[in-house]
Amino acid sequence: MSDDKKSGERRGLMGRLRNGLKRTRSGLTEGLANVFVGRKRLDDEMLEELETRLLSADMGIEAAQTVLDGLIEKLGRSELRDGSVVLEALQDEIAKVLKPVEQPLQIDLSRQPFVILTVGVNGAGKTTTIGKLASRYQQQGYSVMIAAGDTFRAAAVEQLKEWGEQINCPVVAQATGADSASVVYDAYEAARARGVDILIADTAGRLHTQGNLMEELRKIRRVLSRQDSSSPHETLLVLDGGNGQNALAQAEKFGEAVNVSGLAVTKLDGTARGGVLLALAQRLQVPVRYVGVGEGVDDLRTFNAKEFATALASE
Ligand SMILES: Nc1nc2c(ncn2[C@@H]2O[C@H](COP(=O)(O)OP(=O)(O)O)[C@@H](O)[C@H]2O)c(=O)[nH]1
Ligand SMILES: [Mg+2]
Repeated sequence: MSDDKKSGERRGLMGRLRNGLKRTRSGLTEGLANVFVGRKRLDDEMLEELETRLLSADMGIEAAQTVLDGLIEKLGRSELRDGSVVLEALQDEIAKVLKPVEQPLQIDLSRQPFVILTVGVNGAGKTTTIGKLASRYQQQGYSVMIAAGDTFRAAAVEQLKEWGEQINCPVVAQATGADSASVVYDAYEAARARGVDILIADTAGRLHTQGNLMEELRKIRRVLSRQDSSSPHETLLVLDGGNGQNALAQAEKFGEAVNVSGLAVTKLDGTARGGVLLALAQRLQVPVRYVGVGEGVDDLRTFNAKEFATALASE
């Protein structure tokens, strides 16, 4: 690919992220420049205005405080020429909070297959994220297989099969009500036999009780680890970014039950609460692998702290 085409594509993808984060961004920065007009330094009133905005983006008190402290340290004594100085500093401070969780998922090809187990509550975006991920890995040249481990709802298997057809990716499924761990086991065997690089397993987001759900997820992990003690190689928790601070509570629950190794935060396009990533970063310190900014196959981004911060806090 030519460099021109590459940078054009990059701009397109950045645009998608920027566009996706529109609602959070406008809450954070709309009219912010006016607040700074005629002031020479960061004063209490400005800090209060900023704090309100950070909290309405659902950053949570701790992360908002960290960002404000950073701003005070950076700008406190210097003279403010204009609002853009503040915006740039805000980007830097947001990126600083997010940087530790910028740890992209590395596919280890010595594991065959490399297994990604997705978990998360109903409606979080698991199935959609699996479709997007499978397509992305295929484009990168990996062979991919999907296991329809959400056997609780009839529609779940259908939805996954539709994705499989759309992106031309094999889906291993059984009837509704089948044992989820046995579906994943079958898929594992098939992937191994066919030399598939990556197996992505879907799971239920709700069973009769939460205890049942967590037990089922643990069982799937046990079955996988009997095949390859390092499997699953990634347990990806999918969280709906629109849930704001509730996403934190979900992450804590799943984290206690299964060993979550990475996060995908979805639906950032439909919410003004995109700041929740900072709360997640600061509280949980679990790597954020991907962010979802739409329903389409290309609306998934590898998480990058600086890029995210820039898309979040700019004009
Ligand atoms: N706008 C938007 N919608 C999404 C995104 N990810 C998933 N969805 C939608 O959210 C709904 C639930 O997603 P689904 O993948 O079925 O969730 P699951 O129950 O966790 O498997 C579907 O209508 C998806 O199209 C996203 O990043 N942005
Ligand atoms: Mg699903």
